[in-house]
Formats: sequence, structure tokens, C-alpha cells
Amino acid sequence: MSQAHFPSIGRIPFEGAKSRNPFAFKHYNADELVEGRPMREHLRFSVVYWHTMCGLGSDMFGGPTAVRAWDEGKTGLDLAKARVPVFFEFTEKLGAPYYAFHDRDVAPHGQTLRESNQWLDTIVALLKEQQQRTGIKLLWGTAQLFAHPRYMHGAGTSPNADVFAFGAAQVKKALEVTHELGGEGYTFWGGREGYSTLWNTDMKRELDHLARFLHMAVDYKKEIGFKGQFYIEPKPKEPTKHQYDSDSAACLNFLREYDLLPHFKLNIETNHATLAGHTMQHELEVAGGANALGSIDANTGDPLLGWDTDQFPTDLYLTTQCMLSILKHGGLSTGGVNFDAKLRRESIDAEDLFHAHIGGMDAFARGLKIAAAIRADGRLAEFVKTRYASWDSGLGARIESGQENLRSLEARMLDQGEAAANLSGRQEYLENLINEFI
Ligand code: XUL
Ligand code: CO
Repeated sequence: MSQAHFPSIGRIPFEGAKSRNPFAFKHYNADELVEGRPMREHLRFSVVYWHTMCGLGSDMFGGPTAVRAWDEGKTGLDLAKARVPVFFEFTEKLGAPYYAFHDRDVAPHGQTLRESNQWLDTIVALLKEQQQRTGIKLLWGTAQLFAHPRYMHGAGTSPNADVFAFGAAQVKKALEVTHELGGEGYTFWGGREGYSTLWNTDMKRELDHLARFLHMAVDYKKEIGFKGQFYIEPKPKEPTKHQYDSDSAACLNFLREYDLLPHFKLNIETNHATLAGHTMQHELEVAGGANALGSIDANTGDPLLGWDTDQFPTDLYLTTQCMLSILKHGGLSTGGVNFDAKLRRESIDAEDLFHAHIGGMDAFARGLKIAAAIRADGRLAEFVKTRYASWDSGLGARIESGQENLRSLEARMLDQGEAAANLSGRQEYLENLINEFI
């Protein structure tokens, strides 16, 4: 194991709930079986390159604050090269099996597309070496189609056809390198695919273009034999005031409308769910119901800030809800628990990266164990099942199977005069029940 950049920190061990060592897991024990499967396989933790290596604390009111010895005195491609071994030393010490990146956070923008592609190739060779050295795998790759000024109006939805073409070229290359690195997926987050005002926007045309863009990617994926899963990542706003991929339901509708649904699943991010006015659990259930729950970007917002603050997840109710939905819908197969999360601007030390990820991994490990305990107990599932018992036989079963119609139902109710009495929803009882496990 490389010791060059975090010499005082070794491989993070599992020490159990009684440990007071901040550099140890209290709950994430990779080999421990939960519902007959190791935690490692349930959770498939992934570290993101962008926040971890490139996020230095800048916000709209001020510049970077983070102290990163390995960055000092370097710029451009030299800086990009220097960050690769640091990232892998970090991820390896954490014991996270996966990572994710955007093309332009591993390598810088060149003056031309050709130069950008060359620089990306240089870095991809280093990523590949590090993957081979450590066994860490690529969960998904993606193209950054939002930071460069050319994408000011979007990429796939730009009114400028040349910008669409540039974005398409960038995605082509990003798909190639993701394939080369053995990526298990590829994510499309519509960075600026939305609008700031409808006065200047032909919405229908932009949506048609976005669909064309994604169909081209589907075609190219087949052409190069890339077998990874495609994901769309819903987000309702920020930077635009309305993003077309606004939430799970909107994404599913868009994918269905344009015959893309067979090719995509959703990558659902907590802070995006809350920006959309939903809970993460809601978004996961909408996706799961459509058999499109693919992966999660594990983070959280701040209830008092209406921004995408991308904080590390530490709330056990949140992680329990996530894991209950994930287990219910069959677990993560190609996807993972990807920490699209960043340090607070005030957390300036490299060791804060460890505290943040260790905390997030432990919070998800606890969520997994709590969710499994709730499932083993069975009272919650039994309550929900009983609540719908009127659909299991007789009238409900006949409605579900299409044997009733408005006429037959009217005849029944005219005969009965009133519907059978309702039963209590027992919300407070269930909230107390959940608390027994947390
Ligand atoms: C932005 C966001 C992205 C995607 C990948 O809010 O979540 O980083 O996860 O482009
Ligand atoms: Co994300």
C-alpha cells in the first residue's frame, strides 16, 4: 500500500461500536454478512474524484480554503498527474471498492478537443495503472458538460447545434475511456440541460434534442461493445431554474416518451431529491416501482439551506430509509453508494476527507443493519400487507385483475349503500416501531 501522501494514516480497520478511534469503522465491516450477503456487496461504496481531489472549498462568496500539500506549485496536466496516486492511496486506505469521475476533473480542458482528448488519455493510463495496483474499480464515468463557458446554454439542449456536436464528441470519448477502464456504468447528469427563462426557450425542441443526444450514446455504446449500465441522474434546479431531469418521475416519463427506458436506470441523489421537494425515500420508491433503481449518490443537504450543499450523510433515518428501499427493490447490482459529497469549507485538512468518508460509510452500514433488522422483525411489512388486505381476495382482487367496471361497482355500492369502514393508518405506531431499531 502506498504511504506517500497520508503517512500517519493506515488502512482503516473495523474496530466495532465501542471503538473511540476516529480512524476506524465502528459499523462498516466489509465481510460481515447481512441477509446472507457481505456488507461490501450490499453497499458497493464509491469515492468521487471531483469533490475529493478538486473540491477545495470555493463557494460563490470566496475562493479555496483547503490545504492540499500534493497540489502545491502545480497546475494543468502536472497537477492532474499528481492527484491520481493521492486519490488511489486515499480510496485504498478507506477500503472503498469503487470510484467515479468526470472527464474534466481527472484531466484539464485543453485549448482544443484534440488536446483535451490527449490529456485525458495521459491520465486514463495512470488511472488504469492505479486500478490494477489496488483492485479499485470504476463504478461509473461521465462527461462534464457544464463547467466550460461553451455549455452556458446546455449541451444536448443547447440552441447552438455546434455546442451539441462538441458535447456529443466529449461523450463519445468519455464512453471510450469508461469502457477502457472497465467501468460498470456511465452517468448522464444534465448539468445545464434546462432553462433560465421560457421567453428564449423552445422547450419541445430542446427535449427532442436531448433524446437524440442520448440515443446517439445508446447507439455508440452498442457499437463499442460497452456493457455498463447507463444512468440518468435527476436534479430539479441549480444551476438552471428548471432542469429537464427534474425528479425520478420526470426522468421516467422522458425516457418512456422517447423510447429510452430500456437503456437507462436512475442514479438518485439525496440532495437533488430534497431540492425537488421530495424525500430520498420517495425518489427511490418511484424508481424502484419502475424497475429503474440503479445507483445512489449518497449525500445530504441542510434543512435550512435551499442549496445543493452535498454534505456527507450521517442521519441514520436517512440511511435506514435508503437501505430499506434498496433491499426491497432487490439491492444494488451495477450501482453503488457513491459519495457525491464534499467537505465543509471550514474543514480544511486532508484528514477531514477520512472523517467524512468513514462517517458516511458507517452511517450506511448502520442503515443497512437497521433495515435488515426491521425486515427480519417483519411487523412493518406485515402492517403494510394487512393494510391492503381488501385487495387480496374478493372485490379488490377482481378490480386488480380487470374483472370489474364502473357499472358493476356502482351496482355494488347502490346495493351496499356505503363503503366498509376504514382502518387506522397508525403512523405514530409505525414511527415508534422504527425507533425501536434506530
Ligand atoms: C451535480 C452532481 C454531479 C453528478 C455527475 O449536482 O450531482 O456531480 O453526480 O455529473
Ligand atoms: Co451527483
